[in-house]
Amino acid sequence: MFSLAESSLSNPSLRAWIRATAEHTRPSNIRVCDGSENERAAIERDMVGAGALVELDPKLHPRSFLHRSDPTDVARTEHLTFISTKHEEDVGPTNNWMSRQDAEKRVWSLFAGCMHGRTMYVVPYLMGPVDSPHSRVGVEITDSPYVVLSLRIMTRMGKEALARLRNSEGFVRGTHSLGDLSPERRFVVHFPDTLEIWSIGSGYGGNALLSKKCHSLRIASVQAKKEGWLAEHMLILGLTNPLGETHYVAAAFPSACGKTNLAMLVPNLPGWKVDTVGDDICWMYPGEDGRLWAINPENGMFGVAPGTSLKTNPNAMRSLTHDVIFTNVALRANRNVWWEGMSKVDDHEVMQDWRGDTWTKSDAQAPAAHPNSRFTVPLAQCPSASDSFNAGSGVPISAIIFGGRRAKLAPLVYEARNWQHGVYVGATMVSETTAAATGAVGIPRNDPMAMLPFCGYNMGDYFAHWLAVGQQLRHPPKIFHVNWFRTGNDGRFLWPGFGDNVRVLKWILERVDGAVTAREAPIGLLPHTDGIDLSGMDFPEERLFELLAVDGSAWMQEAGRTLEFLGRFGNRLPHGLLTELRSLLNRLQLSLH
Ligand code: OXD
Ligand code: MN
Repeated sequence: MFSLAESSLSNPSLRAWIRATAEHTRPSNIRVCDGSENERAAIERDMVGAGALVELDPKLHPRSFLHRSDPTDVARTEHLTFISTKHEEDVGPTNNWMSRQDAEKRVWSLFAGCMHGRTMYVVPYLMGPVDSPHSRVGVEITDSPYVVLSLRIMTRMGKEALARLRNSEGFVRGTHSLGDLSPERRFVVHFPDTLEIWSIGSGYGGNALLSKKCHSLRIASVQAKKEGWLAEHMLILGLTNPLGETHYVAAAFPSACGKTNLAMLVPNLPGWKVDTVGDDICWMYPGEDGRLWAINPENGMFGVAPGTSLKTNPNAMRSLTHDVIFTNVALRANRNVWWEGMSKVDDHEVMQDWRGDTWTKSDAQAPAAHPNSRFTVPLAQCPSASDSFNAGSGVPISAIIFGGRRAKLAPLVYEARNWQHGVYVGATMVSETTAAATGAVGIPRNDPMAMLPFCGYNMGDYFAHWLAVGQQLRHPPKIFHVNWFRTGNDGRFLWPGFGDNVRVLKWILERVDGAVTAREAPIGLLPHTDGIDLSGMDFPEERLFELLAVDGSAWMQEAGRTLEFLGRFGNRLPHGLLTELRSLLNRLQLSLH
C-alpha cells in the first residue's frame, strides 16, 4: 500500500483522516491527486483499458470520452439522500433525517472493506476562485476514477486546493465509494455539524461528485446560514445592453429546466451580450457597499445533453469540441456522440444507445441518449465565459430570478413588490419534475428557490435566513419570476424561449434601472403589453396577452396549495411569508369582485 509518509501531504488532520478511512475501506493502494496532466492521462489510459471510458475520435473531439454508468444509476436519488443532525426537526419536513448512530450502523458499515482491490483516490479541491476570500476547500476520497476526472473539470483540483488548505482543519471531508452499485445499498448522508459527507453505491454525478450538490449546496447552505450568506442553486450571468452597460443576474430553476441554456444564451436582440459566470451554483454575500455579491464556486459544467444543439445553445455546443466527458449519450459509428435534439440523423443510421446496445431511429423503442445524459466540461471552454468568472470578489447582483416549469398559471414574467414579497415568490415556486432525479416526470411539486433537494437544513429557517439577509442589504437586488414553459390550449409552448429569453431579461433590467413602468396585478408587477420587445420576431400580440394573463381563480386555488405547503413548516415558518400570503389573498379577492 502507498505510504502516506512519501506523499507531499503535510496537513496532520488530513493525513489522519486518510489513514483512518483506508483502514476501514481497505484499498489496494492510495493515490493523492495533484491535478496534473500526467495524472489525468494515466487515469484515462487505465479507464480506456478497463472499458470504463470510450475514447472519441480525436479528430472530432480531442481528449474526449464517453462514460456509461450502470443502467440503474443515472440520476440523483432523493429518497436515499439524508441529512444527519442531532435533532430531527433541524432538517425540517423536506429532508430525510438519519441519526449519527443509524448512519454508522446502516451506512458506515457498508464502507467496511469496500475498496478492496481498488485504488483509493484522495482528491483535494477548491470551491471558488483561487484568490477569493469566499472560496472553500474540500477533500473527496473516492474509489471511482470517473469521479477524479470529473472533479478535475468541475473544481480547482489538486495542488491549488492543497496550497489553500495548508494546515487548516476546516475542510469538508467527503468519503465516496461505488460500493457494489446496488440501489439497495445506495446512500448519500451529510453531516453539516462535522462537515462530512458519506456516499456509497452510486457513480452518478449528483450523488458521487461530492463537491457539487453535497458540499456546495447541502453543507454550504448550513455554513451560509451560520455566517450570514447564501448558497444557492442558481446560474449567474452578465447582461450587457447596446450602450455597454452590464448588470449581473442570478437565477434559480429546478434541475433540467434550462439553467445552462440561459447562462450562455446568445441574444436574439441586436447589440445585447451575455457573459456566463456560472450555470448551476451561486454563493452570495452582502458586500460593504450594501449590494449582494456572487461567486460561482465551480470550475466546470455538468450539463444535460438532450435538447442541446447549435440552435438551442450554440455556446454549449462550441464548448464541447475538446476535453469533454460525456455520460450516457449515444455513440455513432464514427466515434462521435449524439443525443436527441442535437441534429437530424438518418432513420437507418446504426448507433449504440446509452447502454451500448444497437440503436436505429427507425425501430427505436426508447431514446438513444438517456434523458438525463450529461456533458462535463471546463467553463473556461465556453465562448461566453465571463472574465469575472475568476474574480475573487465576485460580481454584484442586480436581479434575482426564480423560475419553474409550469404548463399553466405562471405568466412569462412578473416582478415582486419588494424583498419580502420576492422571498415569498421564491418560497412558493412550483415546477414539474424532470429526469434529473429518479421518479415520475411532469408532476408539479413545490420546489422553493429550486433548493428542495439541496437545502441542508429546515427550509422554514432557510426562508427566515433569506429575509434576514435582505434586511442587511441597503441595495437589494430586485426579484422576478419567469416561466418559459407555459402552454396554450393546444398543449404547445407559447414562448419560443432560448435566444428570445433576452427579451424578458431586457424588461427585467429596464425595471432594475427604473426605465419602464409596470402594471399592478394581484401576484406582482407585470410588463405592459408593449413592455416586452418583440422586434424582429413574428409573434402575435394575442399570444403575449395569453402569456401574461393572470387567472385570479386559478391563483386562488394555488394559494390553497401554498398554504398547505407552507403549513408543513409549522412554527419554523417566518411570519413575513404568512403576511405575504394574506396580502396576496386580499388582492386576489378584490380583483375577483
Ligand atoms: C444538476 C441537478 O445536476 O440539479 O445540476 O440535478
Ligand atoms: Mn443543478
